[in-house]
Amino acid sequence: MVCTNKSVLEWVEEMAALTKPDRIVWIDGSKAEKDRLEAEAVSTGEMVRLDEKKLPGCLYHRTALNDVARVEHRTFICTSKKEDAGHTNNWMAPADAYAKLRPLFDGSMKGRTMYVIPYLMGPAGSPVSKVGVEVTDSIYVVLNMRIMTRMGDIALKQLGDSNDWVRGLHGKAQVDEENRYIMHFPEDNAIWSVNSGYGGNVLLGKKCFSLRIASNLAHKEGWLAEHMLILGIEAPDGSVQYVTGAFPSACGKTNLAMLIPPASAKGYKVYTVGDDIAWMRIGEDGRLWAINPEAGFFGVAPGTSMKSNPNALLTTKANTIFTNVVLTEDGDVWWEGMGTPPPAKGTDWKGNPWTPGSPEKGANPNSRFTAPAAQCPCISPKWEAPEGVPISAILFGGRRAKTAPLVYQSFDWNHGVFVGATMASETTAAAAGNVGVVRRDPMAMLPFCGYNMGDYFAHWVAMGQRIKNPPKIFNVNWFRTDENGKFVWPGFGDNFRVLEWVLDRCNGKVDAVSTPIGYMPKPEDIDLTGLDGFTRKDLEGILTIDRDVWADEIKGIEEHFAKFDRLPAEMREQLAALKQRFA
Ligand code: OXD
Ligand code: MN
Repeated sequence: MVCTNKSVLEWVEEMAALTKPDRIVWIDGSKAEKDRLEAEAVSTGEMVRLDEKKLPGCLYHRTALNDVARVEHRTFICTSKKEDAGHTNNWMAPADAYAKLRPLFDGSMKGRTMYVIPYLMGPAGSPVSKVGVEVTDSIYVVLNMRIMTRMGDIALKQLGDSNDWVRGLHGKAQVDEENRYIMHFPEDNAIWSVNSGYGGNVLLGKKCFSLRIASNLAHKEGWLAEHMLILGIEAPDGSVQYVTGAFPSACGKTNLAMLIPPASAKGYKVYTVGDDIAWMRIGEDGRLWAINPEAGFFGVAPGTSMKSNPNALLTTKANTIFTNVVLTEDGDVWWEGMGTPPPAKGTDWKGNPWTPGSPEKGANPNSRFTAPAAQCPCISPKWEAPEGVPISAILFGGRRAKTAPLVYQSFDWNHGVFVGATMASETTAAAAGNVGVVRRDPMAMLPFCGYNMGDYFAHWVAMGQRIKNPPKIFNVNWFRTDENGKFVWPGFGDNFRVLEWVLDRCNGKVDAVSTPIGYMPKPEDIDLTGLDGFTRKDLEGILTIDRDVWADEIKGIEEHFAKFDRLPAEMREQLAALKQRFA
């Protein structure tokens, strides 16, 4: 299909005049095109074809050593007014940002090909899906976008002659760390990303569009763009209820989205709709409906095993791109925590010879798989439903060793917004920087909210007033530790036991204990059948609230809130009420 959209044609011409590629290739999304690009990437060494028997259709790639994670300190929201970006974002005036990046892009594609990727976030034909166009000089980006989005003609068809699309310019340039920038221009519907080749910085449909730009659009248009998984729980009678959940990066979100219920939960099944992003709108029935805008999973490889997440591992058995893991001599891949013996010899993520005795890890802690969602054994039959799925519950959570109990329910919507707004967790390897430091990460959106976070909380409060049948909001914490620092709750598939209680609450089947922080389960209402070595007493231990710990927590929340210039009154009221309940 030849692009006839005038706004797209003009913009591509403008980008080409700036970057000066030798050739421009329009991506159509066809199989022939995929074969051609893969062959080219393999011939240049940019990608390695893996063993066709073990991993059919799979490719391997290494990023530059300096380029293995998102770079939050180099990610900017470029709005005319600084206050509109807010204190949680880096800000630059749009004119200054363009002036800074233009020289970096100028001529940067000389000797290279510029690929033009029209893509669709959301199911084809859905009124809530949105179109983007990314130009890039990276085949790796094209092949990843092919998995993560609906790409090519399908997107041009949905766009028609509309001017409503997100403009994404990506250039590897010299992969220079010192000049790496991920700039968002919400007022222009544009994203400019330069000097990186790492997924989170360069697959512009994902974090940049579907969260940072989309959260802006959602604020304006009255919906929610959230860093949330979406899962469906089918009961033995065949009815299905859907839950979304926000957890900071690499906190087990993909595992929860694909969990397998324990044997004791006979007749129950969990379906995955999405593992990272949810776009939610109010339906005609007054409920909140969610779609997954993505078409693939960009998951963290280390720790993914047949034990921790069989569905994810099985999803990656074909047509998958592996980045920064160990490459074995027989064209297979391996990573720490895969649950299989390491290869005797291989090549590590840096490209060096590696053996199990090597002092360094073979796979980068943030190494990834890019796999088609449709291949997931537990993909929901509704995952591409144009209208999305109706949401019964929203979960917030993070890693808290001592503070939050296993689960509690908010008293109401605004209290739920407060619970999300005060969420905290340890930092992980998904973002460059320190690992293991506790940070506040409201709704897991700290790195992804594309506007003033105070306005974002106010938007959540306003949405609550418009949703006639709102989901109930819960906080979960799988990471309470004992006196030896060991996790108490078994987690993984057993998290289903908590989901069961959550749905029981939504369906009015159980009552709960009212505590200063919210409604907590009566220990007997969490089904522990078949849980070896975990007793009712253990459960009671992680359903406690320590007053001293919470006194510190309240101080922490006060400090967190003090940084906001536009904190809605409702959040101050919630904090005051929390203090009151502890008094
Ligand atoms: C991710 C993240 O999903 O960092 O990659 O949140
Ligand atoms: Mn994420």
